Amino acid sequence: MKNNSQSDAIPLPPHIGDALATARSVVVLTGAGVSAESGVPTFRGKDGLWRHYRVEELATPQAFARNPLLVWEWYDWRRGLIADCKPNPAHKVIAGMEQHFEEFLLITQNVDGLHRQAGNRQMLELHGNIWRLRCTREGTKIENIEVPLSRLPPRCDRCGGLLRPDVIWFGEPLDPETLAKAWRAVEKCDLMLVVGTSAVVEPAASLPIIAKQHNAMIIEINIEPTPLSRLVDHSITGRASVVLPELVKALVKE
Ligand code: BJW
Repeated sequence: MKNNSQSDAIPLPPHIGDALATARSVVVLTGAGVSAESGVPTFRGKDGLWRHYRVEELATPQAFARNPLLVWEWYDWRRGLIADCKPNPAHKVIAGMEQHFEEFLLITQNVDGLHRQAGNRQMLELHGNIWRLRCTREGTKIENIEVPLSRLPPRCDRCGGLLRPDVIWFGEPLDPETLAKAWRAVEKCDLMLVVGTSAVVEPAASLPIIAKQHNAMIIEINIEPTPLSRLVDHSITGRASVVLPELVKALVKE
Protein backbone atom coordinates (compact mmCIF):
# COMPACT_ATOMS: atom_id res chain seq x y z
CA MET A 1 0.00 0.00 0.00
CA LYS A 2 1.26 3.46 -0.84
CA ASN A 3 0.19 6.65 0.88
CA ASN A 4 0.41 10.05 -0.70
CA SER A 5 0.62 13.21 1.35
CA GLN A 6 -2.32 15.61 1.33
CA SER A 7 -1.99 18.62 -0.96
CA ASP A 8 -3.85 20.02 -3.91
CA ALA A 9 -1.22 18.69 -6.37
CA ILE A 10 -1.84 15.02 -5.79
CA PRO A 11 1.10 12.72 -6.59
CA LEU A 12 -0.72 9.74 -8.03
CA PRO A 13 0.69 6.24 -7.72
CA PRO A 14 2.69 5.28 -10.83
CA HIS A 15 0.80 3.45 -13.59
CA ILE A 16 -2.55 4.31 -12.03
CA GLY A 17 -3.74 5.57 -15.42
CA ASP A 18 -2.79 2.23 -16.89
CA ALA A 19 -4.79 0.36 -14.26
CA LEU A 20 -7.81 2.53 -15.07
CA ALA A 21 -7.29 2.22 -18.83
CA THR A 22 -7.23 -1.58 -18.74
CA ALA A 23 -10.09 -1.99 -16.25
CA ARG A 24 -13.14 -3.64 -17.75
CA SER A 25 -15.50 -3.85 -14.81
CA VAL A 26 -15.41 -0.99 -12.34
CA VAL A 27 -17.27 -0.46 -9.08
CA VAL A 28 -17.21 2.83 -7.18
CA LEU A 29 -18.28 2.82 -3.53
CA THR A 30 -18.97 6.27 -2.12
CA GLY A 31 -19.71 7.78 1.26
CA ALA A 32 -20.47 11.13 2.81
CA GLY A 33 -17.01 12.53 2.00
CA VAL A 34 -17.98 12.80 -1.68
CA SER A 35 -20.84 15.15 -0.82
CA ALA A 36 -18.91 17.04 1.87
CA GLU A 37 -17.54 19.51 -0.65
CA SER A 38 -21.08 20.18 -1.86
CA GLY A 39 -21.90 21.30 1.68
CA VAL A 40 -23.62 18.12 2.94
CA PRO A 41 -22.37 17.32 6.46
CA THR A 42 -20.60 13.99 7.00
CA PHE A 43 -21.53 11.75 9.94
CA ARG A 44 -18.23 11.16 11.69
CA GLY A 45 -15.17 13.33 12.16
CA LYS A 46 -14.67 16.84 13.47
CA ASP A 47 -17.74 18.49 11.89
CA GLY A 48 -19.77 15.29 11.53
CA LEU A 49 -23.44 15.05 12.46
CA TRP A 50 -22.74 12.49 15.18
CA ARG A 51 -20.67 15.12 17.03
CA HIS A 52 -23.84 17.11 17.66
CA TYR A 53 -26.61 14.51 17.55
CA ARG A 54 -27.02 11.12 19.18
CA VAL A 55 -27.44 8.29 16.66
CA GLU A 56 -29.74 6.36 18.94
CA GLU A 57 -32.11 9.34 19.25
CA LEU A 58 -32.35 9.97 15.51
CA ALA A 59 -31.22 7.16 13.23
CA THR A 60 -32.74 4.01 14.66
CA PRO A 61 -36.21 2.47 14.32
CA GLN A 62 -36.51 2.69 18.12
CA ALA A 63 -35.92 6.46 18.01
CA PHE A 64 -38.65 6.85 15.38
CA ALA A 65 -41.10 4.72 17.38
CA ARG A 66 -40.36 6.81 20.49
CA ASN A 67 -40.47 10.27 18.95
CA PRO A 68 -41.36 10.49 15.24
CA LEU A 69 -41.66 14.29 15.41
CA LEU A 70 -38.09 14.72 16.71
CA VAL A 71 -36.71 12.38 14.06
CA TRP A 72 -38.70 14.15 11.35
CA GLU A 73 -37.53 17.60 12.50
CA TRP A 74 -33.96 16.41 12.05
CA TYR A 75 -34.62 14.95 8.60
CA ASP A 76 -36.60 18.03 7.55
CA TRP A 77 -33.62 20.20 8.56
CA ARG A 78 -31.20 17.96 6.63
CA ARG A 79 -33.47 17.96 3.54
CA GLY A 80 -33.41 21.76 3.68
CA LEU A 81 -29.61 21.76 3.79
CA ILE A 82 -29.27 19.24 0.95
CA ALA A 83 -31.82 21.02 -1.24
CA ASP A 84 -29.35 23.91 -1.57
CA CYS A 85 -26.41 21.64 -2.51
CA LYS A 86 -25.21 20.87 -6.01
CA PRO A 87 -23.03 18.02 -7.31
CA ASN A 88 -19.31 18.84 -7.10
CA PRO A 89 -16.46 17.76 -9.44
CA ALA A 90 -16.20 14.37 -7.67
CA HIS A 91 -19.85 13.57 -8.44
CA LYS A 92 -19.32 14.72 -12.03
CA VAL A 93 -16.23 12.54 -12.59
CA ILE A 94 -18.05 9.50 -11.19
CA ALA A 95 -20.99 10.23 -13.51
CA GLY A 96 -18.59 10.37 -16.47
CA MET A 97 -17.09 7.00 -15.53
CA GLU A 98 -20.44 5.36 -16.19
CA GLN A 99 -20.03 6.08 -19.92
CA HIS A 100 -16.39 5.11 -20.03
CA PHE A 101 -16.18 1.54 -18.73
CA GLU A 102 -17.63 -1.58 -20.28
CA GLU A 103 -19.23 -2.50 -16.95
CA PHE A 104 -19.80 0.08 -14.26
CA LEU A 105 -21.70 0.26 -11.00
CA LEU A 106 -21.85 3.03 -8.45
CA ILE A 107 -22.72 1.84 -4.96
CA THR A 108 -23.42 4.79 -2.71
CA GLN A 109 -24.17 4.99 0.98
CA ASN A 110 -25.33 8.56 0.49
CA VAL A 111 -29.01 9.37 0.70
CA ASP A 112 -28.76 12.90 -0.72
CA GLY A 113 -29.49 12.11 -4.39
CA LEU A 114 -26.50 14.14 -5.65
CA HIS A 115 -25.05 11.27 -7.70
CA ARG A 116 -28.29 10.97 -9.62
CA GLN A 117 -28.36 14.73 -10.07
CA ALA A 118 -24.83 14.50 -11.51
CA GLY A 119 -26.03 11.94 -14.06
CA ASN A 120 -25.35 8.46 -12.64
CA ARG A 121 -27.99 5.87 -13.52
CA GLN A 122 -26.10 2.59 -13.01
CA MET A 123 -26.26 2.96 -9.27
CA LEU A 124 -27.44 1.44 -6.03
CA GLU A 125 -28.41 3.56 -3.05
CA LEU A 126 -27.53 1.17 -0.22
CA HIS A 127 -28.98 3.33 2.56
CA GLY A 128 -32.01 4.65 0.69
CA ASN A 129 -32.88 8.18 -0.32
CA ILE A 130 -33.88 11.14 1.81
CA TRP A 131 -36.22 12.41 -0.95
CA ARG A 132 -38.39 9.30 -0.70
CA LEU A 133 -40.88 8.64 2.09
CA ARG A 134 -42.36 5.29 3.06
CA CYS A 135 -45.70 4.56 4.67
CA THR A 136 -45.15 2.66 7.91
CA ARG A 137 -48.61 1.06 7.51
CA GLU A 138 -48.76 0.02 3.84
CA GLY A 139 -45.11 0.23 2.78
CA THR A 140 -45.99 2.55 -0.14
CA LYS A 141 -43.04 4.64 -1.30
CA ILE A 142 -43.54 8.27 -2.27
CA GLU A 143 -41.11 10.69 -3.95
CA ASN A 144 -41.26 13.96 -2.05
CA ILE A 145 -39.09 17.06 -2.51
CA GLU A 146 -41.12 19.48 -0.41
CA VAL A 147 -38.82 21.66 1.73
CA PRO A 148 -39.74 22.24 4.46
CA LEU A 149 -42.44 19.60 4.77
CA SER A 150 -45.84 21.22 5.27
CA ARG A 151 -46.83 18.72 7.97
CA LEU A 152 -44.59 17.13 10.58
CA PRO A 153 -44.64 14.24 11.00
CA PRO A 154 -46.00 13.62 7.49
CA ARG A 155 -48.90 11.21 6.96
CA CYS A 156 -49.86 8.98 4.04
CA ASP A 157 -52.51 10.57 1.76
CA ARG A 158 -54.01 7.15 1.06
CA CYS A 159 -54.31 5.54 4.48
CA GLY A 160 -53.32 8.21 7.01
CA GLY A 161 -50.42 6.06 8.26
CA LEU A 162 -47.26 7.69 9.54
CA LEU A 163 -44.65 8.26 6.83
CA ARG A 164 -40.95 7.74 7.53
CA PRO A 165 -37.85 8.67 5.54
CA ASP A 166 -37.06 5.78 3.16
CA VAL A 167 -33.53 5.40 4.53
CA ILE A 168 -31.81 2.58 6.38
CA TRP A 169 -31.33 3.16 10.08
CA PHE A 170 -28.95 1.31 12.38
CA GLY A 171 -30.17 -2.18 13.17
CA GLU A 172 -32.31 -2.33 10.02
CA PRO A 173 -31.53 -4.74 7.20
CA LEU A 174 -30.57 -3.33 3.83
CA ASP A 175 -32.86 -4.17 0.93
CA PRO A 176 -31.79 -7.78 0.17
CA GLU A 177 -32.02 -7.35 -3.62
CA THR A 178 -29.94 -4.18 -3.57
CA LEU A 179 -27.35 -5.81 -1.36
CA ALA A 180 -27.24 -8.93 -3.54
CA LYS A 181 -26.64 -6.78 -6.64
CA ALA A 182 -23.84 -4.92 -4.86
CA TRP A 183 -22.29 -8.18 -3.74
CA ARG A 184 -22.39 -9.68 -7.25
CA ALA A 185 -20.81 -6.55 -8.76
CA VAL A 186 -17.90 -6.44 -6.32
CA GLU A 187 -17.24 -10.14 -6.77
CA LYS A 188 -16.63 -9.68 -10.48
CA CYS A 189 -15.13 -6.21 -10.78
CA ASP A 190 -11.47 -5.80 -11.58
CA LEU A 191 -11.15 -2.29 -10.18
CA MET A 192 -12.90 -0.74 -7.20
CA LEU A 193 -12.66 2.88 -6.10
CA VAL A 194 -13.65 3.57 -2.49
CA VAL A 195 -14.26 7.27 -2.08
CA GLY A 196 -15.03 9.40 0.98
CA THR A 197 -16.24 6.76 3.38
CA SER A 198 -14.99 6.02 6.88
CA ALA A 199 -15.53 2.34 6.00
CA VAL A 200 -16.89 1.48 9.44
CA VAL A 201 -20.58 0.85 8.71
CA GLU A 202 -21.50 -2.69 7.77
CA PRO A 203 -22.32 -4.27 5.43
CA ALA A 204 -21.00 -1.54 3.08
CA ALA A 205 -17.57 -1.67 4.72
CA SER A 206 -17.19 -5.32 3.72
CA LEU A 207 -17.72 -4.73 0.00
CA PRO A 208 -14.11 -3.68 -0.75
CA ILE A 209 -12.85 -6.67 1.25
CA ILE A 210 -14.97 -8.99 -0.90
CA ALA A 211 -13.64 -7.31 -4.04
CA LYS A 212 -10.09 -7.75 -2.79
CA GLN A 213 -10.71 -11.43 -2.05
CA HIS A 214 -11.78 -11.74 -5.71
CA ASN A 215 -8.51 -10.14 -6.87
CA ALA A 216 -9.79 -6.68 -7.77
CA MET A 217 -7.45 -3.73 -7.46
CA ILE A 218 -8.72 -1.36 -4.76
CA ILE A 219 -8.00 2.35 -4.78
CA GLU A 220 -9.14 4.38 -1.79
CA ILE A 221 -9.54 8.16 -1.88
CA ASN A 222 -10.01 9.90 1.44
CA ILE A 223 -8.68 12.91 3.32
CA GLU A 224 -7.61 10.65 6.16
CA PRO A 225 -6.75 7.00 6.78
CA THR A 226 -9.55 4.52 7.44
CA PRO A 227 -9.56 0.90 8.66
CA LEU A 228 -9.47 -0.03 4.97
CA SER A 229 -6.33 1.95 4.11
CA ARG A 230 -3.85 -0.75 5.04
CA LEU A 231 -5.72 -3.39 3.04
CA VAL A 232 -6.06 -1.58 -0.26
CA ASP A 233 -3.63 -1.43 -3.18
CA HIS A 234 -3.44 2.35 -3.22
CA SER A 235 -4.65 4.77 -0.60
CA ILE A 236 -4.64 8.28 -1.99
CA THR A 237 -4.90 11.02 0.61
CA GLY A 238 -6.74 14.01 -0.74
CA ARG A 239 -10.10 15.56 -1.43
CA ALA A 240 -12.32 13.57 -3.74
CA SER A 241 -13.07 16.64 -5.87
CA VAL A 242 -9.33 17.07 -6.52
CA VAL A 243 -8.12 13.47 -6.75
CA LEU A 244 -10.86 12.14 -9.03
CA PRO A 245 -10.31 14.72 -11.80
CA GLU A 246 -6.55 13.99 -11.53
CA LEU A 247 -7.23 10.27 -11.92
CA VAL A 248 -9.25 10.91 -15.05
CA LYS A 249 -6.43 13.05 -16.47
CA ALA A 250 -4.02 10.17 -15.83
CA LEU A 251 -6.41 7.84 -17.63
CA VAL A 252 -6.53 10.10 -20.65
CA LYS A 253 -2.73 10.58 -20.73
CA GLU A 254 -1.62 6.92 -20.57
C1 BJW B 1 -13.58 12.94 2.58
C2 BJW B 1 -13.83 14.29 2.29
C3 BJW B 1 -13.46 14.74 1.02
C4 BJW B 1 -14.52 13.92 4.28
N1 BJW B 1 -12.91 13.88 0.14
N2 BJW B 1 -13.02 12.13 1.71
C5 BJW B 1 -20.98 -6.18 11.73
C6 BJW B 1 -20.03 -5.77 12.64
C7 BJW B 1 -20.27 -4.69 13.48
C8 BJW B 1 -21.48 -3.99 13.43
C9 BJW B 1 -22.40 -4.39 12.53
C10 BJW B 1 -22.16 -5.46 11.69
N3 BJW B 1 -23.25 -5.62 10.89
C11 BJW B 1 -24.16 -4.69 11.21
C12 BJW B 1 -23.67 -3.93 12.22
C13 BJW B 1 -24.40 -2.81 12.85
C14 BJW B 1 -24.35 -1.53 12.06
C15 BJW B 1 -22.90 -1.07 11.93
O1 BJW B 1 -22.26 -1.22 10.92
N4 BJW B 1 -22.39 -0.46 12.98
C16 BJW B 1 -21.02 0.03 12.98
C17 BJW B 1 -21.04 1.55 13.04
C18 BJW B 1 -20.31 -0.60 14.12
N5 BJW B 1 -24.95 -1.71 10.75
C19 BJW B 1 -26.26 -1.66 10.59
O2 BJW B 1 -27.02 -1.51 11.53
C20 BJW B 1 -26.80 -1.83 9.19
N6 BJW B 1 -27.79 -2.84 9.21
C21 BJW B 1 -27.48 -4.13 9.23
O3 BJW B 1 -26.38 -4.56 9.04
O4 BJW B 1 -28.55 -4.91 9.48
C22 BJW B 1 -28.34 -6.29 9.70
C23 BJW B 1 -29.72 -6.91 9.95
C24 BJW B 1 -30.04 -8.08 9.29
C25 BJW B 1 -31.30 -8.66 9.51
C26 BJW B 1 -32.21 -8.05 10.37
C27 BJW B 1 -31.87 -6.88 11.00
C28 BJW B 1 -30.62 -6.30 10.80
C29 BJW B 1 -27.49 -0.56 8.73
C30 BJW B 1 -26.55 0.59 8.60
C31 BJW B 1 -27.35 1.84 8.27
C32 BJW B 1 -26.49 3.10 8.26
N7 BJW B 1 -27.34 4.23 8.24
C33 BJW B 1 -26.73 5.56 8.14
C34 BJW B 1 -27.88 6.61 8.17
C35 BJW B 1 -28.61 6.62 6.82
C36 BJW B 1 -29.76 7.56 6.81
C37 BJW B 1 -29.37 9.00 7.00
O5 BJW B 1 -28.55 9.54 6.25
O6 BJW B 1 -29.90 9.59 7.91
O7 BJW B 1 -25.98 5.67 6.93
S1 BJW B 1 -25.52 5.88 9.42
C38 BJW B 1 -24.41 6.76 8.39
O8 BJW B 1 -23.18 6.00 8.23
C39 BJW B 1 -25.08 6.79 7.00
C40 BJW B 1 -23.91 6.57 6.10
O9 BJW B 1 -24.33 6.13 4.83
C41 BJW B 1 -23.07 5.58 6.86
C42 BJW B 1 -21.63 5.55 6.43
O10 BJW B 1 -21.00 6.76 6.69
P1 BJW B 1 -19.95 7.35 5.64
O11 BJW B 1 -20.62 7.62 4.36
O12 BJW B 1 -18.77 6.50 5.61
O13 BJW B 1 -19.66 8.79 6.30
P2 BJW B 1 -18.66 9.15 7.50
O14 BJW B 1 -19.07 10.47 8.00
O15 BJW B 1 -18.52 8.06 8.46
O16 BJW B 1 -17.25 9.27 6.77
C43 BJW B 1 -16.97 10.28 5.84
C44 BJW B 1 -15.58 10.01 5.29
O17 BJW B 1 -15.31 10.95 4.28
C45 BJW B 1 -14.47 10.16 6.34
O18 BJW B 1 -13.60 9.04 6.24
C46 BJW B 1 -13.73 11.42 5.92
O19 BJW B 1 -12.35 11.37 6.19
C47 BJW B 1 -14.00 11.45 4.43
N8 BJW B 1 -14.01 12.76 3.79
N9 BJW B 1 -14.39 14.90 3.32
C48 BJW B 1 -12.66 12.61 0.47
N10 BJW B 1 -13.62 16.03 0.60
